[in-house]
Amino acid sequence: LSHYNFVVAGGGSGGCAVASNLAKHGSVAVVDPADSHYYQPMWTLVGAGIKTTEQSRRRQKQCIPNGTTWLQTSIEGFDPEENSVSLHGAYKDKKITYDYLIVALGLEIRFDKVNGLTETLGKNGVCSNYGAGNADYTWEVLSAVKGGDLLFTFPNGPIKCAGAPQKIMYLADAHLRKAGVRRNCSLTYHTALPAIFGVPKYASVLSSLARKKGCGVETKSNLVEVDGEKKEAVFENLETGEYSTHTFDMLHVGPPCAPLPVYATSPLADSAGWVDVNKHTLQHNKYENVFAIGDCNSCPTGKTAAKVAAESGVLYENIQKLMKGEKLSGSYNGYTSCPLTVGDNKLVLAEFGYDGAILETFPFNQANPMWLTYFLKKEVMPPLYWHGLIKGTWRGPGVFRKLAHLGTV
Ligand code: FAD
Ligand code: UQ1
Repeated sequence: LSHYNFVVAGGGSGGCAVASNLAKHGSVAVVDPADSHYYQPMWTLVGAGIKTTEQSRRRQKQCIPNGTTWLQTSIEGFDPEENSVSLHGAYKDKKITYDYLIVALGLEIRFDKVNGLTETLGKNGVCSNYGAGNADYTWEVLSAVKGGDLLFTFPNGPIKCAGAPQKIMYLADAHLRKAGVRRNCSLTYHTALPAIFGVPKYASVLSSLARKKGCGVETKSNLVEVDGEKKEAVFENLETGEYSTHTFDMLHVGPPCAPLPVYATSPLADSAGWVDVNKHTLQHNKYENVFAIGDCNSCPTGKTAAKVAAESGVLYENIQKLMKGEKLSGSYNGYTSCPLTVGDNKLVLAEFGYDGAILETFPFNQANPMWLTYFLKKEVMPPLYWHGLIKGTWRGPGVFRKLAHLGTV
């Protein structure tokens, strides 16, 4: 039975960020079976033919922080009463124990929750930017469109990067204009939500942008079934309960997402299945030596890499306090960000926290589509991710926000 001071479950965005920092404080095991590590935010640009999947990928070997031990296998269970996790049966250690556990397992994409979708995804014009490699087919379909109906969907329930399902619509619109075929196409965004975006400030800008671009928006409209061969999608109106069938030439699916069973069925989960943490300290509500970061935790805010960056600083501060037996001082404000590509090399940079608090970094109104913020997304964020976020040194733009607003925001 091997023992580590810190076990980090998952070596994605959050796992690498936290493990990098903890390596200075004791033995760290990072458990993750994946060979590749992806910068997922790039997949929106991959779907629009602006970047490639290969540009979003690094070998996991290069990402796992120095000074930590990579256990390349999957976690199969948590026993927080015993301070142990169990590893995949074929692995040499069946179980490892820890002083502190950090859960950073991300979430699960559930294409199977839409009837018929799994069978037809990647064929028949049915695509999604979600999932490694999937965005290649989005671009394959989009670049071949000469006309017809393009549908973009947002699921009924949680999803990581809640902006991604509509970003690709604006990029598609821009591409079709450039290709000279936009007038032959109709574009419609079907969202299960009652509004185009969760934060009113950005929702009003996005609504008028969609209108200006001639993109339809159907709210409370939830994709429930796809027939790839017939090129038909069935939507349920969540208000009236009525079903309607729409034909499509391209269907981009924002998939339902869910907690992974490995933590959802463990003692770490809350009633919805997420790892049950205090939304400010990121410490588990029951097991004080357990923390969680990223998509897997119960913090009621948008699940993004930007959230991971902000959380990583708070988590690191608090775990050091806990080790010293001091009161946890780090407090996460729910910071998350959604860089919404709106076409024409411009971007709406939504940044907000708990209860819709606006937490914009720059001293100008980021709801205005701007070239500067698009440049940040396309050119600055990827190196910031690879050289800052997963190294544990980029802890979000909070410091810059405070400077730019002289401490008022
Ligand atoms: P992940 O980075 O997904 O890592 C989870 C890790 O856990 C993986 O490495 C996996 O292999 C591992 N794992 C899974 N199961 C097990 C197991 N049983 N045992 C061990 N390891 C396991 N965010 C932004 O900030 N801005 C954006 O513009 C943006 N756009 C996005 C666009 C798309 C299309 C997508 C899909 C995401 C986007 N995101 C964006 C979201 C962002 O990528 C995620 O929120 C972020 O990567 C979450 O980090 P994480 O560490 O929680 O999970
Ligand atoms: C961010 O910090 C981050 O993590 C690297 C992202 O993930 C890709 C983002 O999309 C955004 C917008 C931020 C926030 C950073 C700044 C400079 C506003």
